[in-house]
Amino acid sequence: MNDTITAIATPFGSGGIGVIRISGPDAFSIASKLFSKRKSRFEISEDFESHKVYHGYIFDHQALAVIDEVLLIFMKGPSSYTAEDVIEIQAHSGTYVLRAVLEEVLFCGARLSEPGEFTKRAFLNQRIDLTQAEAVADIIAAKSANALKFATSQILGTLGEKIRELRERLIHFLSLIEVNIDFPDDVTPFYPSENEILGLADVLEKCRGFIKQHNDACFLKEGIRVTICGSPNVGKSSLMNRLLEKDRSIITPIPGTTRDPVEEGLNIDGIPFVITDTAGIHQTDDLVEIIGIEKAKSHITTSDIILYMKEPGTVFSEREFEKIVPQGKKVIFVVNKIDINEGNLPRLSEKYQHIPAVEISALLNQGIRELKQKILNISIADLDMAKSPVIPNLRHKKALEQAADSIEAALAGLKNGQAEEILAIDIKSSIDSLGTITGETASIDILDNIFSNFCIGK
Ligand SMILES: Nc1nc2c(ncn2[C@@H]2O[C@H](COP(=O)(O)OP(=O)(O)O)[C@@H](O)[C@H]2O)c(=O)[nH]1
Ligand SMILES: [Mg+2]
Repeated sequence: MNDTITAIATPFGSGGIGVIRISGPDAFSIASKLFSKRKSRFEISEDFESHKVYHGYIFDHQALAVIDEVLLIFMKGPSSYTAEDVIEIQAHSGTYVLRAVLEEVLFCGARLSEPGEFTKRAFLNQRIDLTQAEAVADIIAAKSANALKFATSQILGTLGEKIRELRERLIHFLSLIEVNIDFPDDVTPFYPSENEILGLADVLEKCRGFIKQHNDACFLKEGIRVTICGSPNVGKSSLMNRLLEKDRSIITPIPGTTRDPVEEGLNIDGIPFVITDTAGIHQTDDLVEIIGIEKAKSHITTSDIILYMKEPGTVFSEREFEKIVPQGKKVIFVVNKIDINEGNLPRLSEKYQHIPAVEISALLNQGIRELKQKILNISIADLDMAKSPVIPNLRHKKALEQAADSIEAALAGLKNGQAEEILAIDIKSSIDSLGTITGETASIDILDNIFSNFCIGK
């Protein structure tokens, strides 16, 4: 962290402006070797004030030619993104011009940054905790309004605060045990009060609550998986294309047209879905179709929601339904081709009356809005996102699970009169697990893994 890093912080390609970032102890001196307020000849300026914007020109390092007309911002640490001295040069955005400026910055002594290195420095300089650093990546990756909402709440440090609070309660509990270990002559064994045990159980409860929130909400980030299934030719591919509002799947009157599952993202009211169109399930000797049907079945198993399709002239059979749709799956019964309805639409049996049903015509684009609304309702029905905007990610969830396991072991140990030393180990391990979330105890591996997923310049 003693050197000065630089990178192009904006996407490659042509655009209005492109930003080059420099961070580190030499940021300011490097910039002053290149930046001149005068255009006609290079003139070093040293009277920069922090957090002001300066207009001027970037010269090549021999101070002979102007490379670009720019705005320059100097942010004195610690009031900057990395908490170090930071320079941002706003140049014109073109692949060539930005590279030319970058090369000059490198020539003057900066080093090209690694992915996520700016954010990593902000973390290592303790300006943000690890959950906030991760939120930066999540904000960039957000593909829906909800994903963005959760990421921005995380960047405010809400999750970090809650985890730190739990961790401090564990540290307090550990200190109660350790006082006893440290004075072994004192023969009184460790007896936490009823209240202290309840407190520990409460920390466990809170960890579990976070894990549940992750499980409930992870699909809001990755997309809720919806699989369209049914017999050949019911109009699965036609429905897929209607939902996506584009021709994604091939449609023909020939049964068995769709073989490989076709997958595509779809956003309904800010919630991301991944829709899969599958091969029609039926008895066949066609080898390729058989493989397609196997794939369809595996998609159905891993899917969050099934659209079970039927067409006029067929009947709903409980046996067939139960063979295709695993018990307990969220299902919507979709009757397609109502435009050729001759009063013979398939109906749900008595036993399955509770399943939401919708009648559509994929051909005439009828009932599609209603179906989308049903998909939305069924996906968010048992979610209570209003309670907490804080959603732990998969890494957090794993750490929370480890912490919960250790607390559980400690609680069991307390019941069985476990030796204090063992209790202390369990509590310590839960403290460490929670510490990996905010970064207090995160290993180099964890840090490298997190920051390597960032883009360069962030
Ligand atoms: N009349 C009518 N025909 C449809 C409708 N939806 C699909 N089809 C036709 O049914 C045939 C099979 O459609 P396709 O989407 O390929 O079915 P899949 O095998 O289930 O994927 C094609 O000829 C479609 O044009 C509909 O709503 N009404
Ligand atoms: Mg098809």
